[in-house]
Amino acid sequence: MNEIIGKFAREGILIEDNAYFRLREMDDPASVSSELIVKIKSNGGKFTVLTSEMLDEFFEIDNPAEIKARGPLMVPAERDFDFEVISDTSNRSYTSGEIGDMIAYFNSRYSSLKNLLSKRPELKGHMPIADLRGGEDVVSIIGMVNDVRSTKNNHRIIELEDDTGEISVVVHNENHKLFEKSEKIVRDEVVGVHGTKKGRFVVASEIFHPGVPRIQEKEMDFSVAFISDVHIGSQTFLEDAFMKFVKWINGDFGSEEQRSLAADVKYLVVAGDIVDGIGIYPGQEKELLIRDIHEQYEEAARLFGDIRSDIKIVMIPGNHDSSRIAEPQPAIPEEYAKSLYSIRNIEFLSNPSLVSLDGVRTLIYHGRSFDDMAMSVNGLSHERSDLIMEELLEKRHLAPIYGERTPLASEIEDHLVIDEVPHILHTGHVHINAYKKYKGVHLINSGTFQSQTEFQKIYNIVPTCGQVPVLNRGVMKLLEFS
Ligand code: D5M
Ligand code: FE
Ligand code: ZN
Repeated sequence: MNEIIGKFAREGILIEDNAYFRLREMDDPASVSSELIVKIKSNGGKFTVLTSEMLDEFFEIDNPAEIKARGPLMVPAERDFDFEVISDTSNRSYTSGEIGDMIAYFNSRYSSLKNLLSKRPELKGHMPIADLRGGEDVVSIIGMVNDVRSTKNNHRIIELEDDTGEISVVVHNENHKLFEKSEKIVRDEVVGVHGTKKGRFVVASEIFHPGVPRIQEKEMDFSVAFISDVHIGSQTFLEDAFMKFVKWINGDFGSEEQRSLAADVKYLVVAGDIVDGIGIYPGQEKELLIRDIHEQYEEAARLFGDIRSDIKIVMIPGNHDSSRIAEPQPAIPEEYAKSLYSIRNIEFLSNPSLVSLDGVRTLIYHGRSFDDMAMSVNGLSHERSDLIMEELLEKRHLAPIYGERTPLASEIEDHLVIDEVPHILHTGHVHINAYKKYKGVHLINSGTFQSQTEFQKIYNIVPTCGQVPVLNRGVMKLLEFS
């Protein structure tokens, strides 16, 4: 059982989802939990549920500034949008699919990530691999991972390459901390290494990722709702739940508190898999309710068209949508989705895209690469995409592994490099909600509106359906529609 939930359970206290998500993001959840338990017990309650409201109450007493910072919920009479597209690759796709492009692509990836790594003070004096002579006490290099494998004796070998040469880096398993770190290294990422040169090898003493600094959180005087993986057109699309969600966002559904939250929503971000598509996997026809891609988007237009027009909807494609499959995926093509395009408040962008929502930098990525990360790295799974997002932020790349399940276009420039650290990273694809605040960045996976498919049964993927994360002026809330 999860540590926080377990702590409360041992005291006979249940914990509501929203309260749990808020606790988990705090700096020191363990000690806050202990204080809360004492407080609940001192109120005489034998069996209690810890709700989000109780957390509000708790912090009002102990930290009135925090609650005040969130401000009152009011529906603004007229909305001013300060919406900006910082990076959209829809019209910047230059690949012709030639081998030369692939070399250019890897060069671009290497130089952008090397650039970020070179800024680390530890790697200031790094040297070209070809210049390593041996005899130096400590060497410092930056390279792309060509291969990573374990030896018979369970040490790890990382084959590193830069633009001058190649070298094998050894990580000894007696160096527990470093060995653990090396388990998360994947092919085609770019890392820095400190070590000593011994014959043909460099024995590593430290490994560096480009990394992320702790960022200053952005104040928000509005809320943002996040959804993904709607899968309209599939028999397993949960239309009733989706209609309830639309009613909620329009202010026609839910408790008083939920309705005022809806009124505060200014942006709705949709991170791909809007429709189920056709021919995505073998035998998909049997699970389709609508077997024509145009009609699927017609239906999407009908459903999204009901959302009140003073919300800006930002929409990117996923692997089920009708854009090209290779990432970066250009925006959903208008020719397939005419009616959807006639809805004035939808912005159609590429996957991935970086936007500014009234100053809040939001990086939106569908999440196809999570399949590769979950398969390649011990300890990463579809259930905890927040941990995958953490790893991708440190690697500063949305899809580091080339040539597995995630098709990547050989663009002249690598658009999946995370140049700028966002305030929010919003993803989908795994169909399982996740949330974590990491170094000040909100990592959000928005789950799905599709119940478990036959394919997901085989992989034992249990989706979280109709649960919508809403960032309420900086505080995460999870709403349920079923
Ligand atoms: O993905 C729905 C779910 O299925 C999501 O949890 C990822 C998983 N999935 C999809 N494709 C694969 C492959 N090729 N390997 C492993 N897991 C996968 P969706 O994009 O909605 O079909
Ligand atoms: Fe999906
Ligand atoms: Zn998907």
